[in-house]
Amino acid sequence: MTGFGRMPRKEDARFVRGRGTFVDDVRLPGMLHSAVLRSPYAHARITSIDTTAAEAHPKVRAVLTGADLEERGLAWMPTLSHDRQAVLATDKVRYQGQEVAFVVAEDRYSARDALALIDVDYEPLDPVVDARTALDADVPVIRDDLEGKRDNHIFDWEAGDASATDLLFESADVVVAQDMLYPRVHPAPLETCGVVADHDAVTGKLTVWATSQAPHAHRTLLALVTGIAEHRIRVISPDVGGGFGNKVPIYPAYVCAVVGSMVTGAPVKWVEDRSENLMTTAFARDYHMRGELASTSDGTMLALRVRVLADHGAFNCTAQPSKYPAGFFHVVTGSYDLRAAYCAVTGVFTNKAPGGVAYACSFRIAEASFLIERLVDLLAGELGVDPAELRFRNLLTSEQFPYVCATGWEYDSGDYPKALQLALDTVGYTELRAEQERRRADDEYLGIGISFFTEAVGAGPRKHMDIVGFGMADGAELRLHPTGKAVLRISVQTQGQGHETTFAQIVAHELGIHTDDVEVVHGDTDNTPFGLGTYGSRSTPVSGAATSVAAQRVREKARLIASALLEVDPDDLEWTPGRWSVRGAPDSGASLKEIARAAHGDVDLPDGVDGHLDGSCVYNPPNLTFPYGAYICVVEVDPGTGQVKVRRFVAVDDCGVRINPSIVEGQIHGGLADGIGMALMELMAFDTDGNCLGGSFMDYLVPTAVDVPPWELAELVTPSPHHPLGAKGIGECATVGSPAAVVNAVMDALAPLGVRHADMPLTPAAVWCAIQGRPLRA
Ligand code: MCN
Ligand code: CUM
Repeated sequence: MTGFGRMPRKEDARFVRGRGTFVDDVRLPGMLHSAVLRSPYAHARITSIDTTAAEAHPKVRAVLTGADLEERGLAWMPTLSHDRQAVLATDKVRYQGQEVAFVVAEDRYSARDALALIDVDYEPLDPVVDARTALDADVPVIRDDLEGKRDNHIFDWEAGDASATDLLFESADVVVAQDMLYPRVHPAPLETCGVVADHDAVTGKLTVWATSQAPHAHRTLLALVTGIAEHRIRVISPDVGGGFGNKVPIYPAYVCAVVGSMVTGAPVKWVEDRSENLMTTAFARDYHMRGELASTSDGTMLALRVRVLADHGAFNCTAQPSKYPAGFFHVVTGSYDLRAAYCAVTGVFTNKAPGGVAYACSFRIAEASFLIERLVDLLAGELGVDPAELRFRNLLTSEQFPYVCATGWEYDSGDYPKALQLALDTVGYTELRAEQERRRADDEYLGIGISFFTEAVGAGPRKHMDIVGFGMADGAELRLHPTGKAVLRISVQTQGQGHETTFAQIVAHELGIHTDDVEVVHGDTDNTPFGLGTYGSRSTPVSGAATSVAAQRVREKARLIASALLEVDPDDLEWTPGRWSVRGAPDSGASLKEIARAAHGDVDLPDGVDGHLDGSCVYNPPNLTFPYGAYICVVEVDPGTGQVKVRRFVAVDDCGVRINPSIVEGQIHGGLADGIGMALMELMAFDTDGNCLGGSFMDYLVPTAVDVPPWELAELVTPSPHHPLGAKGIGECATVGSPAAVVNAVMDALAPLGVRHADMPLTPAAVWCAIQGRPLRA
């Protein structure tokens, strides 16, 4: 393959043979193992910790508590959202599963065994579990560690024009309103999180192998947290078995492993188990939303008003790179030409695990997109208009791009009506509606749900985005070695997205060489240029662009070297893939391989060309890219059991130019499965004491192959006008766009039974209760 198109993933050669190297495969001489003692309570004061017995265990090499870390100034660490998080609890525990002590031992079993020897006295406190009560006057203050803090309030944030919105609501013929919960879910990557920390007391060098989506960001943050100089820290993110946002943050045990290595003088491995991953690492969503949509009687949507209560758990450590506490939630106007919009989000602390984004979220666009798509369906029901027809009346048209939405974001490109029409044609909408009509007569409940979403990915312009003040530009460095083989070094880190393939394809496309001749190096801060990593589907929009520009620079440098080699003016040279040749004399020319050789040879290089064939770029994205899609889900609901069967799912996506259509489709398949999971089964639940009820895959259900239909995909290609390849991101599109299609389908099926709305997940119990008109949890 010498460019864009379908090709098998290069990395799969090792994965299908079981030859990947994940953090848990890292084994260093003398390496120790560790385990974390976690709080059994959601909220409790720690009155004493006795580690004597654990320290006496013959295989234990160190036991760390909050007090030990306090001596090093490391009991607390700063979060990415201007808060601080306990590394090991000193005063109180604030969620079930919070880190209380850290044991380093000669093997993993001994480390675990020793946890049982640590004696902690807790004085239980009332927990705050329901975010809707978090701001009540009489509830306990969770964050009394913050000076002067007397409530559980984190932030108030708003966007849009409140008075213009109110005016439109006053003059509107129709208003629909709905409270809806986007429940707490978890990204649940196949590989849990972990590190191996190796501090060399002689050189002062700290090497950390980590399950990291953002090795450079982690190095900078580790430097800021630990005080170790940044150039003495090397973060290596080897193969990563899925991230989905879960591997963006730095978790307390990473810091403990570093300290453990300093204390013992040996490398320390920490790898969490499944329950630890589910109960304590970055969750997603947990947005209590109220949306109102105003419209004329003929279905022209006018304005949107949104109020959100955001449950951020015990510490505000939402890992998201925007300057806004609610991420990109203001893209809540979705794909429609609204005259005004206003949204207000209030964040609160609760006694639950911290986090807040993650799970292919695009930083709250998942919540925003779900809200508007549910409201559009509710409006269609209110007006008695077909939901597809209502969308056609309000979708942006291709002439409107670039389009500035009511909250100020500039959408780059698209052809929305065409995408919706393609989805309707693919699914056979008219026939399906006729079938639905027929089957309703027989008391059979077929539902057809539409979702049209606009995504905003590729963080991002510095004006709006940074991580603790560091702008979001990423570097790419490309070098053609003397024999013409290429090595590309990038800052982003694949967790399964296939960068080793698609980034080789970008180089191959720009240079006309074979993908086999391009090696992609990533995931090692000592060997790659700085950049902020993979999340927000930013790798293609940002690092893909950097790679493209770096390759173009190599091509231009090759032209100058070829001009010396061929003794012609550079302007007389003409590019055909892989070769510069003399205009009008195509036989006279030089291949890139010959040029690479010459760059290392004795040719007299032109002034300003310093030899070697290389090029680099630091790409500062001018804007986000705005992929979008039209999804249609067809379900059958059994009203007797509440069981939902997803019969069909049609997805039309437009992510601009596709580098590797197979990989793009794989990303969409995964995201659609996520959407079915969140819509129908995934829920991180808590009881009234704050006990986490989702701590295993027995309780936290994720979809498997039997829960999903064969996907039916179709595509449009509207290039991004500001991306050098015309590509937009795709990694989170389907996760963001699909839940609303599933929920809309179930509600559509149940409309004859008078059901208007039910919150996710639409488990059989939830659906049955909705049909009976009963609350789910009486
Ligand atoms: N691609 C392409 N053409 C395009 C756009 C993308 O060929 N027009 C390719 C890319 O080159 C890349 C893949 O599709 O190989 C995804 O690209 P992109 O949209 O740039 O997203 P990222 O690579 O930045 O991946 C991040 C995104 C996020 S934020 C989450 S969350 C998520 C997702 O990817 N996590 C994943 N998909 C995942 N897929 C797997 N297997 N594992 C995860 O953890
Ligand atoms: Cu929001 S999950 Mo992804 O951005 O790593």
